[in-house]
Amino acid sequence: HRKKPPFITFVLGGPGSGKGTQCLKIVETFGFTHLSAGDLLRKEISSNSENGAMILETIREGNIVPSELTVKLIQREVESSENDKFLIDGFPRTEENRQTYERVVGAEPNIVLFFDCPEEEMVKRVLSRNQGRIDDNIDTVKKRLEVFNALNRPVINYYSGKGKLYKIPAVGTEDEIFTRVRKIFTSLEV
Ligand code: UP5
Ligand code: MG
Repeated sequence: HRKKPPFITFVLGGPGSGKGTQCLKIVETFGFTHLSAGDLLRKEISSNSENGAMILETIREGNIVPSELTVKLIQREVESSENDKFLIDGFPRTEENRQTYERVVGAEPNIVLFFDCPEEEMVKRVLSRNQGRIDDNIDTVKKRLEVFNALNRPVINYYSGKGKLYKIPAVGTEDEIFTRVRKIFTSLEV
C-alpha cells in the first residue's frame, strides 16, 4: 500500500493546445509520470479490448467516452506505478468525468493546468500534425472544439473557483511556454 496519496495534476486545454508536448517536458524536469487519457483510450483500441470498437467510434466523432471506462484506465495506471506524482493529460473533459473521478478515486487533483490557446492556432497545429490520428481532420477538429467549449470549459471554471487552476498562455515556442510551466512547479516545490 501507498504511504501517502499521490500528487495529481490534471492537464487541460483544447485539441492541439500543446498538453502532450508540455507534459513530456514536465516529465523530464520534474519526474512526473505522464498519463494521457487519449493515449490510454487509443491503446484500448489497438489492443482489441472489448470496448475498442466503441472507443474508436467515439473518438472518430469527437465525443466523450463513458466516464467509468476512462477513470478505470487512469486508476489502473496510478495504482500500478511506483511514482507518487502524475500528470493526467486531457481528463476530465466534462463535469460528469470530474464527478466520476472524484467519487471513484475519492480525491480531488492537487492542481490543474489549463493551456489557453486561440482556436485558429489549435486548428493549425492539429491539421499539420500528420501522425495518422483518426480525429485529426477538419470535421472532427470542429466537433472537438465544440465539445471542448461546451463541456470542458465548465470543468475549468470549477477548478478556477476552487483556486486550483493555473492558466498558461499557450502561444509561443515550446520552450517559451515551458518557461511559464516551469515557474509553476518550481514555486510549488513538487
Ligand atoms: N505543437 C505543440 N506545441 C507547439 C507550439 N508551442 N508551437 C507550435 N506547435 C506546437 O500538440 C499538437 C501539435 O502541435 C503537435 O504536432 C505539436 O508538435 C504541435 P500536442 O502537444 O499534441 O497537443 P495536445 O493538446 O496534446 O493535443 P491533442 O490533439 O492530443 O488534444 P485532444 O485533447 O484533442 O486529444 P486527446 O488525445 O486528449 O483526446 C482525443 C479524444 O479522445 C477526444 O476527442 C475524445 O474523443 C477522447 N477522450 C475521451 O473521450 N475522454 C478522455 O478523458 C480523453 C479523451
Ligand atoms: Mg495530446
